[in-house]
Amino acid sequence: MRNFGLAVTFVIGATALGQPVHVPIDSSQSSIRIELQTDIGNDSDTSPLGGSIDLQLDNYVAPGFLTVHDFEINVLERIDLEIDIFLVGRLTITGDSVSASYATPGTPLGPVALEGGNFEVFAVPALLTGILSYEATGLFCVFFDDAGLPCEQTIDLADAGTVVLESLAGTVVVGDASVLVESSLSVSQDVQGVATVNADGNIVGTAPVPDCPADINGDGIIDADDFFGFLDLFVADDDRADFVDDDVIDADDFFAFLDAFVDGC
Ligand SMILES: [Ca+2]
Ligand SMILES: [Ca+2]
Repeated sequence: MRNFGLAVTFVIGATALGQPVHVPIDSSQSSIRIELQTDIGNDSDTSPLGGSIDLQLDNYVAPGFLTVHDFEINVLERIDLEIDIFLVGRLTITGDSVSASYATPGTPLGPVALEGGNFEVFAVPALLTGILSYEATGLFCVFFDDAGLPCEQTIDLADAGTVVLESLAGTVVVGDASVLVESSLSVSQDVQGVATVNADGNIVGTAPVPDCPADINGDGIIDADDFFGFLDLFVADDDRADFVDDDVIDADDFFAFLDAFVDGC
């Protein structure tokens, strides 16, 4: 029973968070719509979104807190916007390989409280990449000139360095075996009084609930409740204590559980 005493010491010292979960963004359900508005015309384009979000819940049965560890959101298709008005002028804007990723992976964002499954983390440092370019002719060029901007420009978004997103918000739903994350974003940017660019996007991703064999009560964390829960099952000769799955509940199962318990989630 030497291991028993060792395990109890471990239990008292550690009440772990649940395991982080890597949630791939489902590009068939995730998209962004970008709209260009000017006084003399509008255009819009859409693209699917891809990437992933790494998050961690305090437990996977009734989560109360969420921590974001990493994210990467990719605009999968080129964005093409064009307002072409015969004799007046033409404005084209393109965005190529645009993405946003967490600028400081390894530094947790949160934990923040989940209220009705909703979360919001503020002041999110992000790195943008991709190439944004525009070209204005005719009256559009006059507008840009008046605003002190060149009529043609190519901007490498990475040159901006780290930008701070106001917030990252969404909803998390934990089902029987999966974690569902939904997030929407809405940004409106004025371009020197010449144009307004509106972006509206939504992101959906699912991932399996982290596997955790020693999590006897299924709350996503390993703690004393699991240890004593296993002991109860073991003493009661319950099938669920058959860790070495041979239909016999014996010392092998006890030590297999201890190994899984020490390994954690
Ligand atoms: Ca547990
Ligand atoms: Ca067994």
